[in-house]
Amino acid sequence: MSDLKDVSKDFVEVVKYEEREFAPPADFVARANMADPAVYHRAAADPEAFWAEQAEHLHWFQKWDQVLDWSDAPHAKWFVNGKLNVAYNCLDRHIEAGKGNKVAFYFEGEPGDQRVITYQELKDQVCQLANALTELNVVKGDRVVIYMPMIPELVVSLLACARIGAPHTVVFGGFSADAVRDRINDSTAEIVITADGGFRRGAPSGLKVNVDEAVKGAPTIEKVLVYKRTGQDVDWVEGRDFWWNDVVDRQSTEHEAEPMDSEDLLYLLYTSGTTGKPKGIVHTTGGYLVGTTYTHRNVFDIKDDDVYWCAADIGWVTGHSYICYAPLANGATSVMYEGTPTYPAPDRWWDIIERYKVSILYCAPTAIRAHMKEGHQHADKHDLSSLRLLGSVGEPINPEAWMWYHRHIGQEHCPIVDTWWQTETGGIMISPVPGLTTTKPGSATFPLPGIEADVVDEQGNSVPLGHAGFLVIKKPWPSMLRTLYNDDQRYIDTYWGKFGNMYFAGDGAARDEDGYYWLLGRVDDVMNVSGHRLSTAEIESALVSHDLVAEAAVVGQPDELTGEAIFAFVTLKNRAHPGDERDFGQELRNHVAKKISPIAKPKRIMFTPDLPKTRSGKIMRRLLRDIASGHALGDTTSLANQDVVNQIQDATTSAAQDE
Ligand code: 7RM
Repeated sequence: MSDLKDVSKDFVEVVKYEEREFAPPADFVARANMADPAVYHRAAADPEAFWAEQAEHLHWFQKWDQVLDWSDAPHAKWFVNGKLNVAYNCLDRHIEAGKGNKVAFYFEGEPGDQRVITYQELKDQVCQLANALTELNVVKGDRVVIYMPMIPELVVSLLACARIGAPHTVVFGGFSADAVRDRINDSTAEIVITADGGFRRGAPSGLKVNVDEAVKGAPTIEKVLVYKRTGQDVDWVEGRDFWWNDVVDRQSTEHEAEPMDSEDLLYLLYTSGTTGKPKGIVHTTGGYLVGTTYTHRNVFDIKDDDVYWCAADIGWVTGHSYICYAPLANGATSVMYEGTPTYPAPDRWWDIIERYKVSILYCAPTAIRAHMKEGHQHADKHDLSSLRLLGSVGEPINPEAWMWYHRHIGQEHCPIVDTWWQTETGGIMISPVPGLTTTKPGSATFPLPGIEADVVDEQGNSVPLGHAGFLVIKKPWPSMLRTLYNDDQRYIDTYWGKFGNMYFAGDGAARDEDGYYWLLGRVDDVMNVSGHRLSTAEIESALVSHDLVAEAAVVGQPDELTGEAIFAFVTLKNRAHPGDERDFGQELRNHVAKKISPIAKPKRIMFTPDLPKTRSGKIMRRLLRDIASGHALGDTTSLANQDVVNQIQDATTSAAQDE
């Protein structure tokens, strides 16, 4: 982390032209769940009392006897000795309260198939799968890998695991066989839940085939449970593979939810860090559910009659927290959609909003920019008047996209909540409260009540308003990660090593003269491409694993559509004969897709005879980053090989002119 990115120049760029402000509409304020600004002060004055109050919204089999134990910092225990079950909170208690017939999900598959699933129906399916998993010898504490398309059975799988106390680890359906294998091996899971395939842009894409490939290098796996989604042909290993229909459908719909300790593991979710090895983020039970339900209730102002749609994928934390756990625990009605935003036509999303009368939409800036590129005429064709609130997540939303979202989708009357958070934070941390906060396009505004954040310099001192620095969180919060799976030292070093007693998020931020937070992107070697977190090191090691590649350096380059684009500088081995550069570039891209995922493919690859290095041999990524973004080069005095920089710079400029 010696190569932290300087974000201060970005800050000046963003805020200098942004003077618009949007106060919450009066009719929204009148009905808002959180409407008294005193809540900020009240939460800051006594955070533990505040979080205990939020915890009262859940059902506890046994109440906690201490809100927070921080004596072993940075290892937190929340709601100590409390007992609860997450699936019970998401299902049973609503049914017991007479809401069994309320719709939990309106599901729409990409081919257009629709299913309406009530809370009672969802609970029945979850209980059946819980019984099936028990029959397959899964017991409390066993890790379960889940690799599925965005279908209701994915939610059923998460909840069934939570019901029996078997931590899940979901692998995004767009990841490769190698990624599945690595996650199985790190979590030493014995079972994978998957499907034959899913639908993507009109065609079935295979999942089971990747699991077959992954399991060849994952000796702990004993069972594979397969849901039939597409009906495509699959290979079958007798005794290892089980069809969902054969095993789950015949089970009883009765199942007693396992009381879990507040600090029992709920799930692991792997995410990119600054090295090639993904980190297994550990989330536990009580605090996670308290934090996610609190934020969902107040940031989305959720009401009994809302139709809420989070258009993320459950493969990412946004889907875990805000498609599955929080909306269900809050008893909400959601839309769930399997496919691509613009399939079969650019108005697919707007059509869904009109038909289901969606009132709250939560999505990523990259999706907004993709729709913006298609044009607002597609939205104009539809009645979007059911919408009352819009959300954004995953990366900074540029003011232009914010304004487009506000005008063409929100029709100028919906507040926008730009929500900053991370896989590690479990839930939203910095965001407007829609009935309280005056928004500015491009700013996530303020830390939520109960969250204490700051922007600090290298020494950890708070920087004055109007300046940029590192974003930190100064007090523990209930949905925080507890550690990294099997790597507690890396947890301590990565998040607490830089400032000691403050959580270092890895993001740059600034506050303007009014104290508004402006997020400025990662300061470490993590990129954000279309809201997907990718580490430069992970892609570099995929590139270097190709026979002909000697060395690679990967940096992010600003991109209009995807936020950042992947730019790879590649040096080939001495006697390598790659043939045509264009063809070989394509071969390398496919190689990365196979190793990680198609989303990790470099947009641009530049072959260079050498990479800029310090005298001690470290690649100077900062320099490559500046070249790739067309910035003036900073200090180059520590360079050992000045020539190569000139060569690369010349090649980049002429390549840019060619495009
Ligand atoms: C929820 C999620 C986390 C990283 C984070 C930031 C960036 C997320 C925003 C944002 C600016 C936002 N989890 N990020 N939300 N940057 N404004 N509203 O995305 O673990 O996958 O990524 O995403 O850099 O550190 S994540």
